Amino acid sequence: MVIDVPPQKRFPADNFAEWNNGHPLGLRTVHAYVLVFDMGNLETFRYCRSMRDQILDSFCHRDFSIIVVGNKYDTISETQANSQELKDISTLVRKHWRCGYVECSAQYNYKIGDVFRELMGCTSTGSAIGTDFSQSNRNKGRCTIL
Ligand SMILES: Nc1nc2c(ncn2[C@@H]2O[C@H](COP(=O)(O)OP(=O)(O)OP(=O)(O)O)[C@@H](O)[C@H]2O)c(=O)[nH]1
Ligand SMILES: [Mg+2]
Repeated sequence: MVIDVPPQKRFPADNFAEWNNGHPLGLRTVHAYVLVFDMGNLETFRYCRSMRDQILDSFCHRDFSIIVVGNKYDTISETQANSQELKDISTLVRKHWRCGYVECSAQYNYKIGDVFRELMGCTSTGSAIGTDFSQSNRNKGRCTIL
């Protein structure tokens, strides 16, 4: 089951915090966290960083995965896409955090399949991966079958 939750001010630090907030979302009993930021507003990556820190601080086990997703790829220019800031984010997430990292566009169904492949722990392969943005754009509105 995949659940989409509204922005959380804080990740529940323990089970008591989870069940005491009036609207328990089950945030502490998941297999994976997908932290999404807006590639057109890199400030939003801070939230992902903060959530990751809070998640890791709140568990003494590591029986879950964290995947970071840069969404709204369609809103950025080629220059922005190749910017040092984005490279730094990618390196931080992949090399230092050792987490999956995908840049996608939910609006254009661009690399959304990769997000789910990362979730399943699969290496990205297959035709959808090789498609560039313009080709993916033609598939707008279609559902990606995994
Ligand atoms: N251009 C572009 N816009 C997008 C993309 N994904 C989402 N949006 C737009 O961004 C806005 C916010 O999308 P939401 O899905 O509501 O984002 P959210 O972060 O889940 O927001 P809340 O659930 O309201 O907290 C909407 O206007 C979407 O159409 C994308 O890949 N590209
Ligand atoms: Mg939402």
